[in-house]
Amino acid sequence: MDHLKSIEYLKSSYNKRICQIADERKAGKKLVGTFCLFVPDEIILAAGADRTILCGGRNDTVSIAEQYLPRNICPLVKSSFGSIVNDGCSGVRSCSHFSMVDLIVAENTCDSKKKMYEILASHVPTYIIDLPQRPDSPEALQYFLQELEKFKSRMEQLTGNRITAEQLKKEIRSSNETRKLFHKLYALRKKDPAPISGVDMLTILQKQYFLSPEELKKSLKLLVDEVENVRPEGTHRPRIMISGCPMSAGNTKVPEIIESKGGVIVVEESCTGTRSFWDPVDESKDPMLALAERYIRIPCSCMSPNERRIENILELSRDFKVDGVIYYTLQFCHGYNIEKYKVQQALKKAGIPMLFVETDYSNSDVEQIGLRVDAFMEMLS
Ligand code: BJ8
Repeated sequence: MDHLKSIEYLKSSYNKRICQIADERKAGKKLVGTFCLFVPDEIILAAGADRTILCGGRNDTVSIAEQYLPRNICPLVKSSFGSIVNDGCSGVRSCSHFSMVDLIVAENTCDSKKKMYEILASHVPTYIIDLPQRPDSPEALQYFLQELEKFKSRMEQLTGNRITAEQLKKEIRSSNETRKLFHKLYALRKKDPAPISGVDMLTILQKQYFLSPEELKKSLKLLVDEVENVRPEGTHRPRIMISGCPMSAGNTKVPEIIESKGGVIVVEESCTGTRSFWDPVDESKDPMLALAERYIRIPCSCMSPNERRIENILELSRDFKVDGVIYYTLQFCHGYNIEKYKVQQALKKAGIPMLFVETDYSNSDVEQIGLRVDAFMEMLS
């Protein structure tokens, strides 16, 4: 697969972005940290604040978190918490985006996150958006809308800026432009052979909530231009969909194994994937209502029932002509682990093979996963 210059640029964007955030904060701009797709960026940006993602994908901060949290919870929760409370060797919180946030905006989704946020609040100011978990009821939408209104007020209080409908509409338009660019990129991934690897794609998916919205759009445009001109050599390789838990920055283990064993990831049904950009916000409606309607529809496994996720998986499998699905979960993520059964049944009915991989952030299972993925690829070839 061709070497993509825009991906190399993205890989080296960390320090530049950290300096940008530090300069903004010196000038009085507030930085908000988030963990989850259910928190609408549009409201944060309309208040004149910046935002960054706090989800951890690194293994080295897990042991720090285990001084506070049980060992047997999801590594994403532990890694994120460990990164935030990390004191570093100098006794002060390390100089990274984790240490610069003025307010954490969290959300009530899975139990591990909910309870972790309660402890986190004694380290960093934390605001929680409550999330109704039966998304299709009319009461749920009204409740979520009220929660977003309260969140809007909290952002106004943080920044001292009033959030106008015009400002919200502007941010909605801008986010929809980003979503369209992602759609363009994903449309190119429908080609066979695929013009971009899943590992490269993960780089941009992981950076999407870390880069500034302008920088993200610029990078996506460059990437679309570059990928449009890629003329992939070689023949068909097994086309894989990854479906399940998100893969936060620092965690690329399973995609690397899949692509080293001859497969190519062509689509991700994940929060580091289609769930992050698939649906636009309706620009013709009242902006707060449109945001509530769009965000409550995210098919996270914390929602019940969550048939929309199964429908999406089947639709994406067809659209991207996948040969097989790798159902990826993090250890102790009960929602995605349990939902595997229904996904497996639906894929079986559709005649699409599935491999289940449950893992953590350590490298102890790399060899074992490699053997299983190898056998799966052989079966698909
Ligand atoms: S919208 S997937 S980003 S909650 S992996 S911490 S669910 S135990 S990250 Fe998520 Fe929002 Fe849902 Fe997406 Fe819990 Fe599972 Fe861990 Fe998870």
